[in-house]
Amino acid sequence: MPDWKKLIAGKIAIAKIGNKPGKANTNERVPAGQTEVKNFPILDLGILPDINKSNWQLRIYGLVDHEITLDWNAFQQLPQVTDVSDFHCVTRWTRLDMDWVGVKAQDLLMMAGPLDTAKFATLHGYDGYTTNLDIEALLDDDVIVAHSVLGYPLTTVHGGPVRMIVPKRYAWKGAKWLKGIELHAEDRPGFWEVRGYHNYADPFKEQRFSEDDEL
Ligand SMILES: Nc1nc2c(c(=O)[nH]1)N[C@H]1C(S)=C(S)[C@@H](COP(=O)(O)O)O[C@H]1N2
Ligand SMILES: [Mo]
Repeated sequence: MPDWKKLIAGKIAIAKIGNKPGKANTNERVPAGQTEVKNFPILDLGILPDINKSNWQLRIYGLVDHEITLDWNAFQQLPQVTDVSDFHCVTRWTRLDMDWVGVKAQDLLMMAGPLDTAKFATLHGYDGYTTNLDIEALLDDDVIVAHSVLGYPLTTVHGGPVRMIVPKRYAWKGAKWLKGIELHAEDRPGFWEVRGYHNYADPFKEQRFSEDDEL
């Protein structure tokens, strides 16, 4: 197990370096305070779950008309799309033009039939990670439950077999090793959100920490 206190304090410290409205970037696709990278760093809690295509399942549950559980084969049979988007990590790196392949989150939600009372979601990872989103964010056209990027199946360290991608929010809103999408009436802050990360997390508004709202 990782040393949680140290890991969390370290990550927050890194993300806070120069925690003030950043300088404008020359490339308008790179948000203020971010630097473009060409590599693909790995950021997570340090727990690699033992999940692969044969034991992976995705459950959509909570305030839905009918709960669904998909295995790898069922997931592959759903309509597949490619969505090219930019990836912004709160620790200040941005990678442009990531060509995620997978199933639109909106298609999955529609299969389960969200109830009118469903306003928020928790994304659950197999490592125990959680993150929260409002349901509108999840229904956005560019939100992908992804199995491949840059021409290859997702590696385990990047969340394979399947992870979530929410391009309009900082990358922590995209749960790796996606296990479940749970819908609720009320907002339930996730792993980083209860530790001070911003609830909404728009990179173009530099919503890194909830305290940024007061800056
Ligand atoms: N299940 C899970 N998903 C996660 C995390 C995690 O620890 N566990 N870390 C988040 C954070 S903080 C970031 S920045 C991105 C990093 O994705 P990457 O490692 O593919 O770059 O994954 C997000 N999704
Ligand atoms: Mo992150």
